This record gives sequence, structure tokens and C-alpha cells, in this order.
Amino acid sequence: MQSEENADVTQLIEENTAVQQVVSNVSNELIARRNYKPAVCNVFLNEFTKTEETNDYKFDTHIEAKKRLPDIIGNKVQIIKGVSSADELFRKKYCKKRNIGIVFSGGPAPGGHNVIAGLYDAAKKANPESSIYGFLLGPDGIIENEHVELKDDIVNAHRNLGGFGMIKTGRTKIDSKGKMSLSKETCSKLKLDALVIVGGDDSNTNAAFLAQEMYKDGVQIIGVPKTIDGDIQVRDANGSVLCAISFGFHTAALSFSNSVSNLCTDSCSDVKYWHICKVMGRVASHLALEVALQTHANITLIGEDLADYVDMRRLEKAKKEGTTDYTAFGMTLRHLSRVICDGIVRRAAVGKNYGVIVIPEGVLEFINEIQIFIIKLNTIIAKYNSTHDTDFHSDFPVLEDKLEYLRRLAKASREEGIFTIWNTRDDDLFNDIPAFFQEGLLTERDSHGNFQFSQVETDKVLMGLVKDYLKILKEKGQYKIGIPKSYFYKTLEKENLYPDILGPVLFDNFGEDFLIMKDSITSVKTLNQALNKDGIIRDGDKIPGPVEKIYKKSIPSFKTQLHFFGYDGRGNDPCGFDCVYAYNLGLTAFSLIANGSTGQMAAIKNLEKEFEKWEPIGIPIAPLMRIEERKGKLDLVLEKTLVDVNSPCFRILKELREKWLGAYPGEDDYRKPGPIRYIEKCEENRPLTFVLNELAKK
Ligand code: FBP
Repeated sequence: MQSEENADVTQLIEENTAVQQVVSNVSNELIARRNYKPAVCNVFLNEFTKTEETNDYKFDTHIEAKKRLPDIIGNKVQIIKGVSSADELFRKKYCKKRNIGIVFSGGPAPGGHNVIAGLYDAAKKANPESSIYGFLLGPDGIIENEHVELKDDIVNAHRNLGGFGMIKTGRTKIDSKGKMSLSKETCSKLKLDALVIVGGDDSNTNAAFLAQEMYKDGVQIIGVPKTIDGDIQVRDANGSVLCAISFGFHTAALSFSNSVSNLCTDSCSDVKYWHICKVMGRVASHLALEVALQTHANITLIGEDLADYVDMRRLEKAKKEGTTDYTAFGMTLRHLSRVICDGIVRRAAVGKNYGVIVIPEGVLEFINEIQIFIIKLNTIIAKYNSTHDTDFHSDFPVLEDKLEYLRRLAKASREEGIFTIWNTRDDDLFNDIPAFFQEGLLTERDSHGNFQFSQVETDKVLMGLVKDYLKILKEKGQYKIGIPKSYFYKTLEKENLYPDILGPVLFDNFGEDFLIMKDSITSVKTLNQALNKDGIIRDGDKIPGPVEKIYKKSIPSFKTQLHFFGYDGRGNDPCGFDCVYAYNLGLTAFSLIANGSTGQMAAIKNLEKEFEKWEPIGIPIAPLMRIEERKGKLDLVLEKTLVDVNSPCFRILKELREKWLGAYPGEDDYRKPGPIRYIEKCEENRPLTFVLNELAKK
């Protein structure tokens, strides 16, 4: 019901077209994005394309992949070549009327709509009669035959825009005979010639199994590498890069970087907070690494780096005693918190009790004790579900019930002497961690059996330990804010006190630029004692105001603001690089289909080089498969690529870590990546991780 007093506003909205335009959901940015035409790789300037197999790349094929994917295991890398004129037979085959399905699988990644747009444009150019079906809500759409036929209006409305809103997405895996046969039924009902699966490692795994399953039916399956996590990177056995990154990674990294960079700006202006930035990336730390290079945040943790950590001091000590300390290999949560504290304390010593820390969402995967919990709990939950044919989380809805179940397992191992994966020691250690973290570790696994790191408050766990340790350091007088020498002189001289006499009484490093109050002075009482001992004041005298003021300035309070960067960056409109990359992936997918490929992943080689050198290719999925633990069992999946700690970009980060920590007087080294753009030659704005790796080759 419209109220009387708003009648004039209602009329304004209904009758004034200028007002309607201002309040409509069509912004100038939206119009410009929809009209933007991404550049296409040279081969696509030709009327047709053909595929050429090459033997230049070798893969270490897993024996299990050979057994389970016999019809597609022999696939080779295919190079897409332009064909300007073709004979009638080729033309007929290439341009035949086709029915093509496309589905998004897994988390959204900027650029997805351009994959559809590229596929749609290429398919319609080859034959306007072809139909493109978008399956709704992810693989469920295939299983349940929920689809929409894509037409100009839907596709045009989503060009160069973020999210997967056009057809939505989902995380269902087609992993049972039942789901597989329903999927086949859908393909046959829609008379599909081909199905394009846009997804991450698990979804491309699905693509390989579907390709095998539908090989005889003649339904071609093409995968497209999507994930903001950046962990789908393909190299052959000799290390030649075939796919440097999935689409969506760069936009998400730039979006996180922009926010983190703004926090760097705020932090060094307001000088009172440490901003703790957890960034997405379920396991691999590629996003955190790129954010570090883009922003120069003070501290960035890289999970893969922690896994490689060796505590040399413990190792040396054990060596002297003639033993080996195996606990010296790998990082513990406690030790990691000490490393962070060290950076915080050193910055405080030069007056910087603020800063920015970047924590990868999946960092816990690389912490020994936590990884063991995750593996054990994955197995326990998977085993419970398969033996009871119910769901662990529905049977034990609250934390206390889950803990009780674990207690029973530990008791059984103790009293009945049977071997269980969960013993008394596990139970004791688990009971030592805070309830919110226990809950996180017991959280429901996703449909692929993956641990859902985004549901765990990693940052809270880690910063809890950091806070506890900083408190201890503060009590010991080892966490102090450095006082600028000039400020000390000015404050004392203003009240006619003698800084040169008081300085050595108060500070250990008197004479340096930033003065650190002695360890023994940790309270007004101990300050009084120090002044008394050196005869500056007598019993009962008050501490001189300026001295007390300096003391108070030297006592830090550690204040944090926690931020999670994930869904925001995932939903960003694609940057120029991803608009162009994803559109060309769509064109590549069609080229593969038109040339009869199946079990291949559309990719662009040379992404790390200038755009003119981008080369559309098809990568065989089956030879990329490895055995990994899923739902407590070993399964054949597409291998995830972790951060290579020997890569130039990581080694550069390591070298510059100290500089970016900024534990020196003066300005920090923060870098501003700037906002996300799609215009001009933005396909040349690529991840810094690539750029550095490429430059290191020259
Ligand atoms: P994909 O691998 O499916 O692309 O998803 C990656 C991701 O964005 C991770 O970074 C994150 O851990 C996860 O999705 C979050 O999943 P959900 O959307 O289910 O919360």
C-alpha cells in the first residue's frame, strides 16, 4: 500500500524517465561491459579452425587412469590452427547443426559468462541453427534435465559480467551409476552432440569419467579450467607449461589485492590496527602469493612454504645427542604463531604497532598436527557414512554429540585393545583446542569429500595463539613500542628535564633512532623502581609527568581487525585478462567440439606471454589424473598444483619479505595494484606470479 505522504515520490518515479534511469539497475558500467568485445586469438580470425595432434608433450600416465579411462587415455595435446578456406566435406562437418550443453560446476569464478558467450558465438557463427543449452544449478541440472536454451538476449545480458548467475552453479558430483545413467538419459533426450563442463579439479575429473562413459554414445565432453584458487595448472612431464592458470584467478587476486592494499593505506594512516586478511584458496596458496606481490603486505603466509619448514636448531640439538628429532620437520601451529609475533614485535620496536597480515584460507592443511586431524576425521566421517548408510552430521548434529562419538572411539581403542584411527592421544590433543575450532574441523565435507576450509576460522585460531604469546612477551618486557629519539628529547626538554641523563636509565639502546624501554620496566611500579635506583627520584616522589608519558607510549596494545576475502572477489566482474581469456576458452571449446575431440580440456598456451602469442589448445584430461584421498578412500582425480617454492616468483617473495615487513624506520613499501578494469589492452595485465617467472627465464 502506498502511503498518502509518499504519493508525490511515487508519481516522480512513475513519470520522470530521468529518475527512472537513475534508480534502474542498469548502470553505465553495465552497459559498457555488455558492449565490450574481447580480443580474439589470431586463429579465431579465420572462418574455421582445425586441430592438429602433437607429440611434443609427454605425460606420466597413472596406471589406474589407463585402466579406468581406456578410450580417452591415448588422447594427445591438440593445437588449434586457423583455416581460411575449407573443402565441402570439412565445411559440412564443422558447420553441422549441433546441440551443445554447458554447465558450471563448483564455486563461481569471474569470466564464466564469457566462456558461454565464446562458445555461443562460435557455435552460432558455424551454424545459426545450432542450439546451446545451459544446465541449471550445476551438475544437478544434467542429472535432473533442468536446462534453459540460451538465446541472444540471455547471453548478451551477461557478457563480461561476473558470477555464474546466467545458469547458476552447484557442487554435485556425478559419482554414482545412478547419476551417470540419468546424465546419459538427459544427453540422449536433448540429442546432445557435446557437453562442456566448466569447473575445477574435481569437475574436470568428472568430465573425464563422463567422456569415457559417453564415448560410445558419441557425446563429446570438453572441460574448461575454472577456479579462483589457481590450482589447475598443467605442465607436461618435462615441465612445459600448457595451462598456466585457470580463468577467474587473476580477477579474484586483483580484487583481494585492491582491498588489502586499501587496508595497508588505512593501517599506516590510523596506526592502531593489525589487519588480519584471510584470503580464499581451499588448499594452495597461489592467491595469497599473488596478493603479496601485488600489495607488499607486511606478513604473508604461504602454506607450501610452511610444509617445507625444518627447525634446524632442534635438529642440531638432537644430532649432538646422537638422535634425530623428527618433530623438527614441518611447522606447528604454535611455532607459526611465534614467527608472526616476531614480525609484530620487530615492527613495534620501530614505532609501527600496526600492519597487515595475509593468511591463506588453506594454511592449516600445511600444519602438521592439523593436517593429521583433518585426514583422520575425513576417514572417520567417511567410514561412518558408508557403514551406517546415514550421515554423520545428521546423526550427530551438535558438537558435543560428535565429541562423544570420538570419545567412544578412543575408549574402544583403549579398553578393547582394538586398533582405531582415533586413540586416546588424539582425543586429548583434540580436547585441547577451542570449541569453535573443533567445530570447524568437524564441519561437513563438500560433496567431493573435500575439507571446507572456508568454514573454519583459521585466522581466529592463529591470532588467538599470537595474542596469547604477545601477552607473555609484553609481561617479560620484550614487546615494546620504540619511541622516536627526537620525540623523547622534545617531550623532556619541554619540561626542563635532561634527556641525556634520563635516557640511559630508561632505555637499553639509548642513542639509537628508536628507543626501546628496558625489559625490566613493565609497569609504573617498575618504572618508579628504575628511577629510584638511579637516584633520579626518591622514595615517595612522583614520577615526572613527561617520563610517565613516554613510558605509557612504549606499552603496546595489540588490536586486530579480521577480514575474509573470498566470496567478494569470486563475485567480481572479470578484469580485462579474464574477459579475454574466458571468451577465448569458449571459442576453443567450440573448436574442439567442431573437430570431434572428447576428453579434452580447452586451454590457452602462452598465457604468461604477450597476447599475440596466446595459443588455443586441447589438453588430454586422462593423463593428468592421479590418486588422491577423497571421502576416506583413494580415488582417481585431476592433480592440484600447489605453489612451487622453487619458482622464481616465490623466491623473489622470500627475498623481499624482510623489506615488506617494514621493521625499519620510515615508510612501508606498500604497493597499489589499482582497481579492476576491462578496457584498453587489459589482456596484457596478467598475474605478477607469471610475469616474474617469465622474466626469470630471460
Ligand atoms: P572451486 O574449486 O569450485 O572453484 O571453488 C574454490 C573456492 O572458491 C575456494 O577458494 C573456497 O574454499 C571454496 O570455493 C568455498 O566453497 P563454498 O562456495 O562451497 O563455500
